[in-house]
Amino acid sequence: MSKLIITAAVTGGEYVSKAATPYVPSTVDEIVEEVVRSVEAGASIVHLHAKDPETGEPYAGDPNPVLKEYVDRIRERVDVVINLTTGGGRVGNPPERWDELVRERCRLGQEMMSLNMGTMNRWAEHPTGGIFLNTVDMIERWAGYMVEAGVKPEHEVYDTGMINVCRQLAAKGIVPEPLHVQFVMVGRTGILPTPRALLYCLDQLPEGWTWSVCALGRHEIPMAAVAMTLGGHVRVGFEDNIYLRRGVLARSNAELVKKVANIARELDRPIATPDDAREMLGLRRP
Ligand code: KMH
Ligand code: ZN
Repeated sequence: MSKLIITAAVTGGEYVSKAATPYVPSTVDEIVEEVVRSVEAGASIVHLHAKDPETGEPYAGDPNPVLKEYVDRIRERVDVVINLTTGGGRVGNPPERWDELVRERCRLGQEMMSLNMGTMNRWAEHPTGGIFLNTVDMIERWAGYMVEAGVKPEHEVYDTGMINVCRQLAAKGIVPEPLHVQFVMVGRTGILPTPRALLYCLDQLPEGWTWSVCALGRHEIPMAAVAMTLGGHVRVGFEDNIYLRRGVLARSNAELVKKVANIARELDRPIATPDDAREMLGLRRP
């Protein structure tokens, strides 16, 4: 089996603030230290959102300078593949600005970006309302910006039909194959976090594409174990889950990374370094 790529989504994304857990990093220093700890625990990719340094809420303004500072400060401290959000960064910015913000964000020095593969109902309360808007036009344009900038999209698939949208991006030649897909098993308004649902998704995936699983809340670690067993990659971290076990808050993202790294070792699945991940996903070097 291939080496295991562990992504740590360390910032809590747009749903996890200091009100949810005091351990979520929110200042630049805290985020950089959390990245370093997660890499030491086995993460080869970090996924980042811009945060309000006081509250840990999504940064309400232009997120790009904030993300640029994260990228530069992380590069000074540790070697890791950096994956920036595109689904986030909308709070405080009118929809007419999203396109320009994403276009600029493709050139902050990262290797990867998330690309959300369809419009859906949000699975939790969000300051921009109940609809997570990602039209096919937006997806195709934003994929084009990423490819043009030499950034690899990570295709976030929340429902089975979104796999077809990935196939269309490949068929139209907008994104070169093999694509890298992440099954975001949010339950509620999207795919249920079950082994059976994952097997169905894998049946739809073209040969040779790489894939990862990110499941929310208490499903994070069990579904990571299923993905690892099936040869996929995993994402863990405060963006998706804040508990180490039932009723026990993780004190750092690194504790969650360590937990999946331990499972991987028991399964004899070697853990990818950042350079391994670059090679396996066809990423440029920063
Ligand atoms: N928050 C995750 C469920 C993005 O940042 O663009 C999905 C995500 C998407 O990470
Ligand atoms: Zn995210």
